[in-house]
Amino acid sequence: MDMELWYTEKQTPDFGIQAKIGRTLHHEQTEYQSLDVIETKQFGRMLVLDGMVMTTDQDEFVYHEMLTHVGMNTHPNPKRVLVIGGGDGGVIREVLKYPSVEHAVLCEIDGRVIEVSKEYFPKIAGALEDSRVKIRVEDGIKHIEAHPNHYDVILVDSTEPVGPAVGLFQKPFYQGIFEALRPEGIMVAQTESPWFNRDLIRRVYRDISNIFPIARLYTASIPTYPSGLWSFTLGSKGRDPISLREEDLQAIHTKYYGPTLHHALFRLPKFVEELTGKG
Ligand code: AAT
Repeated sequence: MDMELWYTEKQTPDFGIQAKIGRTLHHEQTEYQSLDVIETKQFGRMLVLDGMVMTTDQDEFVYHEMLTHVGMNTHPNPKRVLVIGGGDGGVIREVLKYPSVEHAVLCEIDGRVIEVSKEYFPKIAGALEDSRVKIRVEDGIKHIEAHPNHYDVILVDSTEPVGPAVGLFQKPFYQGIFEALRPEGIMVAQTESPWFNRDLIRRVYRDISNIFPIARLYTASIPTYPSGLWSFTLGSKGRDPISLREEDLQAIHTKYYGPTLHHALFRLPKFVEELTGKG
Protein backbone atom coordinates (compact mmCIF):
# COMPACT_ATOMS: atom_id res chain seq x y z
CA MET A 1 0.00 0.00 0.00
CA ASP A 2 1.27 3.47 -0.89
CA MET A 3 1.78 5.77 2.07
CA GLU A 4 -0.08 9.04 1.69
CA LEU A 5 1.31 12.09 3.45
CA TRP A 6 -0.85 15.14 4.02
CA TYR A 7 0.01 18.66 5.17
CA THR A 8 -2.65 20.48 7.20
CA GLU A 9 -2.77 24.19 7.95
CA LYS A 10 -5.20 25.12 10.69
CA GLN A 11 -6.19 28.49 9.29
CA THR A 12 -8.52 29.30 12.19
CA PRO A 13 -9.05 27.24 15.39
CA ASP A 14 -12.04 25.63 13.59
CA PHE A 15 -11.06 25.39 9.93
CA GLY A 16 -8.10 24.42 7.75
CA ILE A 17 -6.81 23.14 4.41
CA GLN A 18 -4.98 19.99 3.47
CA ALA A 19 -2.57 19.16 0.68
CA LYS A 20 -1.18 15.81 -0.31
CA ILE A 21 2.58 16.08 -0.20
CA GLY A 22 5.69 14.37 -1.45
CA ARG A 23 9.08 15.15 0.03
CA THR A 24 9.95 17.83 2.55
CA LEU A 25 12.81 19.63 0.80
CA HIS A 26 13.90 21.86 3.66
CA HIS A 27 13.24 22.44 7.33
CA GLU A 28 14.88 24.82 9.78
CA GLN A 29 14.20 27.08 12.71
CA THR A 30 15.54 30.54 11.84
CA GLU A 31 16.09 33.36 14.31
CA TYR A 32 12.48 34.48 13.64
CA GLN A 33 10.34 31.53 12.54
CA SER A 34 10.18 27.92 11.41
CA LEU A 35 10.79 27.62 7.68
CA ASP A 36 9.74 24.67 5.51
CA VAL A 37 9.72 23.92 1.81
CA ILE A 38 7.47 21.01 0.87
CA GLU A 39 6.40 19.43 -2.41
CA THR A 40 2.65 19.38 -2.89
CA LYS A 41 0.96 17.31 -5.58
CA GLN A 42 -1.55 20.04 -6.54
CA PHE A 43 0.33 23.35 -6.29
CA GLY A 44 4.00 22.40 -6.66
CA ARG A 45 6.56 23.57 -4.14
CA MET A 46 5.19 25.38 -1.12
CA LEU A 47 6.98 27.83 1.20
CA VAL A 48 5.68 27.54 4.77
CA LEU A 49 6.56 29.88 7.66
CA ASP A 50 5.45 28.96 11.19
CA GLY A 51 3.06 26.39 9.68
CA MET A 52 1.37 28.95 7.37
CA VAL A 53 1.46 28.91 3.55
CA MET A 54 3.41 31.88 2.17
CA THR A 55 3.52 30.92 -1.48
CA THR A 56 3.33 28.02 -3.92
CA ASP A 57 4.75 27.54 -7.42
CA GLN A 58 1.30 27.34 -9.02
CA ASP A 59 -0.67 30.22 -7.51
CA GLU A 60 2.12 32.66 -6.50
CA PHE A 61 1.46 34.78 -9.60
CA VAL A 62 -1.93 35.94 -8.35
CA TYR A 63 -0.66 37.31 -5.05
CA HIS A 64 2.55 38.82 -6.40
CA GLU A 65 0.87 40.50 -9.37
CA MET A 66 -2.01 41.82 -7.32
CA LEU A 67 0.13 43.25 -4.54
CA THR A 68 2.31 44.99 -7.13
CA HIS A 69 0.54 46.17 -10.27
CA VAL A 70 -2.45 48.08 -8.93
CA GLY A 71 -0.18 50.54 -7.10
CA MET A 72 2.66 50.56 -9.63
CA ASN A 73 0.27 51.27 -12.49
CA THR A 74 -1.50 54.01 -10.56
CA HIS A 75 1.74 55.91 -9.90
CA PRO A 76 2.66 58.17 -12.85
CA ASN A 77 6.41 57.45 -12.74
CA PRO A 78 7.64 55.01 -10.07
CA LYS A 79 11.44 55.20 -9.76
CA ARG A 80 12.21 54.14 -6.20
CA VAL A 81 10.23 51.20 -4.87
CA LEU A 82 10.41 49.50 -1.47
CA VAL A 83 9.12 46.00 -0.68
CA ILE A 84 8.79 45.20 3.02
CA GLY A 85 8.88 41.44 3.78
CA GLY A 86 8.53 39.38 0.60
CA GLY A 87 11.88 37.59 0.97
CA ASP A 88 10.89 35.12 -1.76
CA GLY A 89 11.38 37.92 -4.32
CA GLY A 90 8.00 37.56 -6.08
CA VAL A 91 6.94 41.18 -5.61
CA ILE A 92 10.39 42.42 -6.64
CA ARG A 93 10.09 40.36 -9.86
CA GLU A 94 6.82 42.14 -10.69
CA VAL A 95 8.19 45.60 -9.76
CA LEU A 96 11.11 45.15 -12.17
CA LYS A 97 8.67 44.85 -15.09
CA TYR A 98 8.39 48.68 -15.08
CA PRO A 99 11.12 50.38 -17.11
CA SER A 100 10.84 53.53 -14.95
CA VAL A 101 12.14 51.65 -11.86
CA GLU A 102 15.70 52.66 -10.92
CA HIS A 103 15.93 51.12 -7.45
CA ALA A 104 13.91 48.24 -6.03
CA VAL A 105 14.76 47.73 -2.35
CA LEU A 106 13.81 44.50 -0.57
CA CYS A 107 13.65 44.94 3.21
CA GLU A 108 13.20 41.47 4.71
CA ILE A 109 13.81 40.79 8.40
CA ASP A 110 14.79 37.13 7.93
CA GLY A 111 17.76 36.58 5.61
CA ARG A 112 17.13 32.82 5.64
CA VAL A 113 13.84 33.29 3.73
CA ILE A 114 15.82 34.97 0.94
CA GLU A 115 18.52 32.27 0.82
CA VAL A 116 16.12 29.33 0.92
CA SER A 117 13.87 30.94 -1.74
CA LYS A 118 16.87 31.39 -4.05
CA GLU A 119 17.61 27.70 -3.72
CA TYR A 120 14.10 26.24 -4.07
CA PHE A 121 12.05 28.87 -5.94
CA PRO A 122 14.29 30.08 -8.78
CA LYS A 123 11.34 31.37 -10.88
CA ILE A 124 10.25 33.58 -7.99
CA ALA A 125 13.57 34.60 -6.44
CA GLY A 126 15.58 34.89 -9.68
CA ALA A 127 14.76 38.60 -9.95
CA LEU A 128 16.76 39.29 -6.79
CA GLU A 129 19.96 39.03 -8.88
CA ASP A 130 18.97 42.11 -10.98
CA SER A 131 21.36 45.07 -10.65
CA ARG A 132 18.49 47.45 -9.74
CA VAL A 133 17.75 45.42 -6.60
CA LYS A 134 19.19 46.29 -3.17
CA ILE A 135 18.64 43.81 -0.36
CA ARG A 136 18.43 44.99 3.25
CA VAL A 137 18.10 42.34 5.93
CA GLU A 138 16.40 44.45 8.60
CA ASP A 139 13.08 45.32 10.23
CA GLY A 140 10.79 47.21 7.84
CA ILE A 141 9.72 49.57 10.62
CA LYS A 142 13.31 50.75 11.16
CA HIS A 143 13.94 51.09 7.43
CA ILE A 144 10.86 53.29 6.99
CA GLU A 145 11.89 55.57 9.86
CA ALA A 146 15.36 56.05 8.33
CA HIS A 147 14.07 57.05 4.84
CA PRO A 148 11.77 60.09 4.97
CA ASN A 149 10.50 61.42 1.62
CA HIS A 150 12.41 58.75 -0.28
CA TYR A 151 10.16 56.25 -2.10
CA ASP A 152 7.52 56.45 -4.84
CA VAL A 153 5.82 53.12 -4.08
CA ILE A 154 5.95 51.01 -0.91
CA LEU A 155 4.54 47.46 -0.99
CA VAL A 156 4.00 45.59 2.28
CA ASP A 157 4.33 41.84 1.66
CA SER A 158 4.24 40.72 5.27
CA THR A 159 3.41 37.58 7.19
CA GLU A 160 0.22 37.43 9.27
CA PRO A 161 0.22 39.84 12.25
CA VAL A 162 2.22 37.63 14.61
CA GLY A 163 5.83 37.95 15.86
CA PRO A 164 7.93 40.52 13.95
CA ALA A 165 5.01 41.41 11.66
CA VAL A 166 2.68 42.71 14.42
CA GLY A 167 3.90 46.31 14.01
CA LEU A 168 3.35 46.11 10.24
CA PHE A 169 -0.42 46.21 10.80
CA GLN A 170 -0.47 49.22 13.12
CA LYS A 171 -1.24 52.88 12.55
CA PRO A 172 2.22 54.32 13.43
CA PHE A 173 3.71 52.14 10.69
CA TYR A 174 1.29 53.50 8.08
CA GLN A 175 2.06 57.03 9.25
CA GLY A 176 5.78 56.20 8.81
CA ILE A 177 5.07 54.92 5.29
CA PHE A 178 3.23 58.16 4.47
CA GLU A 179 6.33 60.10 5.52
CA ALA A 180 8.71 57.79 3.65
CA LEU A 181 6.75 58.40 0.42
CA ARG A 182 7.44 61.28 -1.93
CA PRO A 183 4.56 63.42 -3.29
CA GLU A 184 2.25 61.22 -5.49
CA GLY A 185 3.47 58.23 -3.42
CA ILE A 186 1.41 55.05 -3.15
CA MET A 187 1.37 52.18 -0.66
CA VAL A 188 -0.28 48.78 -0.89
CA ALA A 189 -0.38 46.22 1.92
CA GLN A 190 -1.63 42.65 1.95
CA THR A 191 -4.47 42.68 4.48
CA GLU A 192 -5.58 39.07 4.96
CA SER A 193 -8.93 37.33 4.44
CA PRO A 194 -12.33 39.10 4.27
CA TRP A 195 -13.80 35.92 5.80
CA PHE A 196 -11.44 35.41 8.72
CA ASN A 197 -9.86 38.82 9.44
CA ARG A 198 -12.74 41.27 9.26
CA ASP A 199 -11.77 43.39 12.25
CA LEU A 200 -8.21 43.70 11.00
CA ILE A 201 -9.29 44.82 7.51
CA ARG A 202 -11.76 47.33 8.96
CA ARG A 203 -9.12 48.81 11.26
CA VAL A 204 -6.35 48.96 8.63
CA TYR A 205 -8.71 50.55 6.09
CA ARG A 206 -9.77 53.17 8.64
CA ASP A 207 -6.15 53.93 9.62
CA ILE A 208 -5.00 54.25 6.01
CA SER A 209 -7.96 56.45 5.06
CA ASN A 210 -7.21 58.70 8.04
CA ILE A 211 -3.60 59.14 6.90
CA PHE A 212 -3.81 59.15 3.08
CA PRO A 213 -6.16 61.35 1.00
CA ILE A 214 -7.20 58.24 -0.94
CA ALA A 215 -7.76 54.70 0.39
CA ARG A 216 -9.02 51.72 -1.62
CA LEU A 217 -9.69 48.07 -0.83
CA TYR A 218 -9.61 45.26 -3.40
CA THR A 219 -9.48 41.46 -3.44
CA ALA A 220 -8.04 38.55 -5.40
CA SER A 221 -8.67 34.83 -5.50
CA ILE A 222 -5.73 32.89 -4.01
CA PRO A 223 -6.55 29.19 -3.53
CA THR A 224 -3.83 28.31 -1.00
CA TYR A 225 -4.46 31.25 1.36
CA PRO A 226 -7.05 31.07 4.15
CA SER A 227 -10.60 31.18 2.66
CA GLY A 228 -9.19 31.60 -0.87
CA LEU A 229 -10.23 35.25 -0.99
CA TRP A 230 -7.53 37.77 -0.13
CA SER A 231 -7.61 41.53 0.48
CA PHE A 232 -5.22 44.38 -0.30
CA THR A 233 -5.40 47.95 1.00
CA LEU A 234 -4.02 50.85 -1.02
CA GLY A 235 -3.22 54.37 0.18
CA SER A 236 -2.39 57.16 -2.29
CA LYS A 237 -1.08 60.71 -1.91
CA GLY A 238 -1.91 61.49 -5.54
CA ARG A 239 -3.81 59.52 -8.14
CA ASP A 240 -6.89 57.49 -7.40
CA PRO A 241 -6.66 54.01 -9.00
CA ILE A 242 -10.37 54.23 -9.86
CA SER A 243 -10.00 57.31 -12.03
CA LEU A 244 -7.26 55.99 -14.34
CA ARG A 245 -8.14 55.80 -18.01
CA GLU A 246 -7.36 52.57 -19.83
CA GLU A 247 -4.62 54.33 -21.80
CA ASP A 248 -2.90 55.33 -18.52
CA LEU A 249 -2.33 51.67 -17.71
CA GLN A 250 0.94 50.16 -18.86
CA ALA A 251 1.09 46.97 -20.89
CA ILE A 252 2.80 44.62 -18.46
CA HIS A 253 3.15 40.90 -19.05
CA THR A 254 0.88 39.27 -16.45
CA LYS A 255 -1.40 36.27 -15.92
CA TYR A 256 -4.02 37.68 -13.52
CA TYR A 257 -3.89 41.48 -13.41
CA GLY A 258 -4.89 43.47 -16.49
CA PRO A 259 -6.53 46.77 -17.55
CA THR A 260 -10.09 45.38 -17.57
CA LEU A 261 -9.62 43.81 -14.16
CA HIS A 262 -8.09 47.04 -12.80
CA HIS A 263 -11.38 48.87 -13.20
CA ALA A 264 -13.51 45.97 -11.99
CA LEU A 265 -11.45 45.59 -8.81
CA PHE A 266 -13.12 48.38 -6.94
CA ARG A 267 -16.64 47.01 -7.41
CA LEU A 268 -16.60 44.98 -4.23
CA PRO A 269 -18.88 42.19 -3.04
CA LYS A 270 -21.18 43.75 -0.43
CA PHE A 271 -19.78 41.81 2.52
CA VAL A 272 -16.32 43.14 1.62
CA GLU A 273 -17.42 46.70 0.80
CA GLU A 274 -18.98 46.84 4.26
CA LEU A 275 -15.47 46.69 5.73
CA THR A 276 -14.68 50.12 4.24
CA GLY A 277 -17.55 51.67 6.19
CA LYS A 278 -19.22 52.60 2.88
CA GLY A 279 -21.19 49.43 2.17
N1 AAT B 1 5.66 36.73 -1.04
C1 AAT B 1 4.72 36.09 -0.19
C2 AAT B 1 5.25 35.66 1.07
C3 AAT B 1 5.06 36.28 2.26
S1 AAT B 1 6.47 36.35 3.14
C4 AAT B 1 6.37 37.62 4.29
C5 AAT B 1 7.77 37.94 4.83
O1 AAT B 1 7.66 39.04 5.74
C6 AAT B 1 8.46 36.82 5.61
O2 AAT B 1 9.57 36.37 4.88
C7 AAT B 1 8.86 37.48 6.94
O3 AAT B 1 10.15 37.09 7.37
C8 AAT B 1 8.80 38.96 6.59
N2 AAT B 1 8.63 39.88 7.72
C9 AAT B 1 7.85 39.72 8.82
N3 AAT B 1 7.96 40.77 9.65
C10 AAT B 1 8.81 41.66 9.05
C11 AAT B 1 9.33 42.95 9.42
N4 AAT B 1 9.00 43.55 10.57
N5 AAT B 1 10.19 43.56 8.55
C12 AAT B 1 10.55 42.96 7.38
N6 AAT B 1 10.09 41.75 7.00
C13 AAT B 1 9.24 41.10 7.81
C14 AAT B 1 3.76 36.86 2.75
C15 AAT B 1 2.54 36.02 2.59
C16 AAT B 1 1.36 36.63 3.27
C17 AAT B 1 0.08 35.89 3.24
C18 AAT B 1 0.10 34.52 3.83
N7 AAT B 1 -1.20 34.00 4.09
